[in-house]
Amino acid sequence: MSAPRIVVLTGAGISAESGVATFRDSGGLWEGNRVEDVATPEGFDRDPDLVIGFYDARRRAVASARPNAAHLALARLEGAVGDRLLVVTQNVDDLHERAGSERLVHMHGELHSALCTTCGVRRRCDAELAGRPPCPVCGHRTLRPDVVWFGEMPYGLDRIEQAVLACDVFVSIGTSGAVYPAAGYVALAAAFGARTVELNLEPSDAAVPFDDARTGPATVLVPAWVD
Ligand code: BJW
Repeated sequence: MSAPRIVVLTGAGISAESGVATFRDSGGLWEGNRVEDVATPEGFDRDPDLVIGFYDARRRAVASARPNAAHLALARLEGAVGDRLLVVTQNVDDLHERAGSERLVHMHGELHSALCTTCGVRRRCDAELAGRPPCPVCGHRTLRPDVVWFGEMPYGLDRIEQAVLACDVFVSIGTSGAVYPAAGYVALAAAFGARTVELNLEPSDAAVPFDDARTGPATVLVPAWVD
């Protein structure tokens, strides 16, 4: 019998124990920053320096973080089931890939990528954007963080939706279920017959109940679920 097809959706909670701030928890990123100012295209147009500073600081925080036991467990799972697994992350950090995951979609973009607002090219960018480096393709100083803000289209939606419709097991890890379209995937997976599992510090705002909801820290719950 072949292994089940699994989609794992991750959110900020999986990186919390690596020391990376979440958004909506107490002390999270939305406590000290207004969403409209730092996570919308309009906010960027109003004050690009503020937004670039916000993302450069997060890039520095992630550089000193390390993948934790939950990221490592998902990489082990990929080693065991190969292309039967797709990890869909809402996170812009690179802790999944540093743990060894390769079948991975960053639906909300990546901190280590820049997007040129003039020519539209997306490129890996290890430099901070505060110095306004020119675009390597068109030469304009119009690079922005390659992340998906409210009102923008997330990345990889076709691939994600195909995988969600076809999966046997859908697992949501460390996400509040507050942001769409990611928050809608559990309902879609359930409607197409998947078993749904939630691994989260506390019950989320999920649109539909999970078949199996376990509460606790990701570094405990995820290895226990995988192994
Ligand atoms: C632990 C833990 C531990 C802690 N162990 N757990 C339908 C209905 C209503 C509105 C909309 C809708 N469709 C679209 C919208 C509008 C909007 C939206 O969702 N608004 C809501 C506020 C309602 N969505 C959009 O605009 C999206 N685009 C879009 O829809 O395009 C059009 C479209 C049309 C048709 C089809 C498809 C698309 C874009 C959303 C972009 C979100 N961007 C951000 C910023 C990205 C860059 C950055 O990182 O700065 O993405 S916002 C922010 O929220 C970030 C995150 O990825 C996202 C989700 O947050 P996450 O990961 O869930 O974190 P938290 O903090 O909320 O939760 C952490 C959880 O972990 C908690 O539950 C803790 O308990 C838990 N936890 N420690 C385990 N140790």
